[in-house]
Amino acid sequence: MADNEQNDPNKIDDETLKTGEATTESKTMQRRQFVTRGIAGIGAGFVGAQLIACSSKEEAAPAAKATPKTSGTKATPAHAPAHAPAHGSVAPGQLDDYYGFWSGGQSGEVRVVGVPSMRELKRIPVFNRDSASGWGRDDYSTKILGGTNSGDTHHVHLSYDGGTYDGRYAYVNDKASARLARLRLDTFECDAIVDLPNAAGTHGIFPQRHKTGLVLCNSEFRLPLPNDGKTDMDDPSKWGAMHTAVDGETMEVKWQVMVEGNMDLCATDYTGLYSFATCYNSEGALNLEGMMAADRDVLYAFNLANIEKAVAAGKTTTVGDSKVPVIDARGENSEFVLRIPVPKSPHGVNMDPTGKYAIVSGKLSPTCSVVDVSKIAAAFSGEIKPRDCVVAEPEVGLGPLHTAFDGRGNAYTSIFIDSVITKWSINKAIAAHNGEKVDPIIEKMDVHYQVGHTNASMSETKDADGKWLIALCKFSKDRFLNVGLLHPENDQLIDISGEKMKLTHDGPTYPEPHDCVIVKRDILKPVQISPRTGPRFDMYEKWAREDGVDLQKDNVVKRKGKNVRVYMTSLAPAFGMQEFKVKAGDTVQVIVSNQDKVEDLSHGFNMTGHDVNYLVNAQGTNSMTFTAGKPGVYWFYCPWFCHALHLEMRGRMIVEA
Ligand code: K7E
Ligand code: CUA
Repeated sequence: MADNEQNDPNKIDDETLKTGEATTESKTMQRRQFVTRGIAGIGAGFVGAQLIACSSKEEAAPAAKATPKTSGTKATPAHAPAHAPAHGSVAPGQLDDYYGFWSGGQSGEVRVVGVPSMRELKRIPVFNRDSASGWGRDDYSTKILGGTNSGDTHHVHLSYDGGTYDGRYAYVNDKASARLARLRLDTFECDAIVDLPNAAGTHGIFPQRHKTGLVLCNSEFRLPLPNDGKTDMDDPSKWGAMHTAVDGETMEVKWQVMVEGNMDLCATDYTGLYSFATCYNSEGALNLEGMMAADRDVLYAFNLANIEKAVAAGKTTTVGDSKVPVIDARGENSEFVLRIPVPKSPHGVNMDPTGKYAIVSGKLSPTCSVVDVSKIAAAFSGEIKPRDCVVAEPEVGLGPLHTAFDGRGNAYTSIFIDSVITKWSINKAIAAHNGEKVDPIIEKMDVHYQVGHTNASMSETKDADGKWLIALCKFSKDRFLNVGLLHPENDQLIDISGEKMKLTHDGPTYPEPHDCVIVKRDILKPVQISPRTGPRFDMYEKWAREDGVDLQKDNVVKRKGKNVRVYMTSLAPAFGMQEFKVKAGDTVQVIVSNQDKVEDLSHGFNMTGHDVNYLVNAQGTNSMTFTAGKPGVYWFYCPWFCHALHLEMRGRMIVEA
């Protein structure tokens, strides 16, 4: 093979010709069930009425659909500001100031969006199968995905050091199959997926913030524990849910704490002492009426130090087949978990950047509960009541879901039913709670339409910088061209740097982002060439050692019985092998190593007629296992536009009888 550096002319071809064709073949789609039909008349009157208003009345009256919803309070008209960079003001060729990491919902992926341009830069397949990259289809990722074909990502959070992002990893949940995945942020690729035992509906997750430590994961669905078909099948009052701790470095499941209620969203404090989980079903009900029955549910506060002490001392049990240590903390408050009563079917819990307050958004209560973290120790020791940790409860609007922060003492809560973002002052809310005559509400801004999560630039760190806020709206209602049955959702970007919130961008988005984090760009240091480290490369290097092959140099066929490994290099515009022979029915692995060292000079491997397609990045190695089909000639080709002679980059598999 020629020296790699001789490929430099290819770079021109690469830039000229590359089509950027990578799109994700996303699969399962199901509309979010938040807008529950038939909810009217069941408890919580205003909620029932409002949900029906949005789900049926407006659909039945199309003329009214385009009318923006107004909240009735000081709503800010949406307009693009002259001074702040709006969409498009990040000029072609200019870079965004922030990376946004969006969960992809039912697509099972994570998306990377430039903020403030809102340009979608990448889709990172995680729990989904992706025919462009081969993720979920190649030999490494099929192993880590197991037999699961779908995922439902809600929450992406980055690893921390000292209260801010360290730029190393992102973690993301799979609600569908109770899994946690990690992405490495040097390569923007998934490098690990772990199954959480005894868990169902893994929803809220949050890493510890004082260092890269534990990642806490909430089970939203209660189960008989163990869920073995024998235990407590008919007695849901005994079911529970697991708060699971995964080691963010090793991705091992360290321990689980069992509680009686369900757990929805998750947060950690800034010191490593506590993790939190909202519970909307403290009733332990199995149906909607039951789950909405109580006027207060709880915020679980987990005492991580006490839990780790008990785990280290072996004061634990196990559940079912799992070897993971479990603490059963169902029932009463204990040294492990405290139940802080909050109204009513709460959803989000977010720590403010000072680390002083956890803000719990009330969902079926029009309030946010401000929990003073410094009081929790006294509540654990019994000096004060758990409820005394709540130091304010401002009314923010109907259907508060999530809260973000600007680092200047203000909170921004997404209000689903009112379709607004409410900006409020945490200190004023506390003052009002103490009887002072102050209005904590600063501004309500209409968003379009029915906002779920909101988040702000660096909001989940001590470095919240108050520049940009995103409203992830669940519906786009007439905002974009009609594309048939399933509409895009609407991500709205809001400039929060000034006195007033200013809408600067609407962006359609494929279902269904739930949450995102917005990260200063200089925190990340992505590589351009595959570093050839990590479990994927460990696997290939092991294979190559077994077969006495140099991955980077050799073009050779290794056969063991019916198992054939074809080691092949690629260097634009040719594979290292023009032709190889196998027998019909052989199990074939074509292991392609890309010798190119030019950034973004990706090749790939497509074996025609065999459902085989994968990506091989610069200096990367990839492969996929398939069964050689009927005798005949099969062309393989490079599917990524890599060179002026890219179409010629192909060869033949000869399948003999
Ligand atoms: Cu509110 Cu899954 Cu965070 Cu959806 S969750 S919005
Ligand atoms: Cu290599 Cu196209």
